[in-house]
Parts: sequence; structure tokens; C-alpha cells
Amino acid sequence: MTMELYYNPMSFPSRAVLLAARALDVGLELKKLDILGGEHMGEEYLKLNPQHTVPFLVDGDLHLSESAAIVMYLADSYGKDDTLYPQDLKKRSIINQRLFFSTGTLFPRFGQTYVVPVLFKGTGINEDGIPGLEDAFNTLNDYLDGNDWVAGEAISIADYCIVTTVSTAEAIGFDVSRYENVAAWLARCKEAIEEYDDLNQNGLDQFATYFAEKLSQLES
Ligand SMILES: N[C@@H](CCC(=O)N[C@@H](CS)C(=O)NCC(=O)O)C(=O)O
Repeated sequence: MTMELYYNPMSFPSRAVLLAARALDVGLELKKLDILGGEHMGEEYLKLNPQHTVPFLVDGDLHLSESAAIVMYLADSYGKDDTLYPQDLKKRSIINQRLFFSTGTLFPRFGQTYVVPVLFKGTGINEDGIPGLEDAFNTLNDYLDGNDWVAGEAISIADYCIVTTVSTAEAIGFDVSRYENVAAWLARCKEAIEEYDDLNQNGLDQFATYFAEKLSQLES
């Protein structure tokens, strides 16, 4: 039975799952949810996913929200081998830490500084959030010091999750070039990740256009 993924291309955690699923060669039936039109708050979707977020995976009787949990599950259940999410506990724990850093620190700091205030509160960029976001980028820069990938020498599911937030931040004008290792890694990801343009760039371009429109409305 084909798995279903509820997603929206503008959503960076959704794009993380798309990139990881491609790398794992996992087939997903994509169900696009109109978040801006409020489809995620409809009765039908709330019954399925009380968290009302995308991405959301349905694999038979398994219903899973949270992008990191989804990519961990896909890698463990459907990966042809364990290269993207090793069974070795030390390697795996570093990947888990990077995933928790992504969902617990990087994503919320970016969201609370740019996405929520500009797109949902209509209050403009939250300048008070910028130091925290810069701190998260400095941390990521340190992780990448001497490493090609966020969890070490090999690409892992953590790279697919983190790259969608970092590339979206870059696309809306956050200056990623200040973080030398992050900038080099981002270029590496664009080269190495399969179908990067289709699965990440297109959605983030849509997001960036929408963000710029909202910002200019707020500033006019
Ligand atoms: N930590 C969650 C975040 C998911 C999330 O916030 N998705 C946004 C789109 S980027 C969403 O669905 N927002 C609608 C809502 O929260 O009601 C993940 O990694 O999946």
C-alpha cells in the first residue's frame, strides 16, 4: 500500500521529507494541503492530524506528524541500507541531536523571527529574534567546522532536514554568507542532493515570493 504524505511545497519541513524520501528511494502519494486557505484546520484533516501541521505521513494505521520523526521512520523502515541513518549508536545519536537542534532551535527561531510575524501576525520582522537566530547559525557553523555534512563525514537524514530551513532563510534575505562553513555546505547540498531544484528550490522560491509580497505590503 502506498504511503500518503500531506504536504505543502512552501513548507520547509514538508520539503525536508520530500528530499529524504527521494534519497531513500521511497514512493509517496503526495496530497497537497492548502495551508494558506486554511485546509489544515478543516474537520477532516484535524481528525487525521490534531496537530494541524504539514508534513504528515499516513502509512497504513500509522499516522505521523513532525518532519524529523517522519524521516527517521522512513529511513529505518524503508532505507535500502543504513547509510543515511546508521545503526551505530554514536553516529546515530549525533544525527538525532542535529535533528532535535533543527526542530527545537533552528526552525522555531527562524519561524518566530521571520515567518510568524510577517506572514501570520502582520507585524514585520521581529528584530528581537535575530540574535537568537544568528546564534543558531553560529552553532551550525561550528558543527560544520572540518565536516562536509552536519553530522560528520557522511550525508545523513539531518542534512535533508536542516537544508530546507537554511535555504529558505537565505532566500528571504538572511545573510548566510556570514557563516562560511554553512555557506559551503549549502552549496554542497545543492550539488549533491537528488532533485534538489524540483523538491526544494521551487517551493522555496514560491515561499520567498509570497514572503516578499507580504513584507512590502507591511512596509507600504
Ligand atoms: N515541527 C514541525 C513543524 C511543522 C509546521 O509547523 N508546519 C507548518 C508549515 S511550515 C504548518 O503546518 N503550520 C500550520 C499550523 O501549525 O497550523 C515539523 O517539523 O514537522
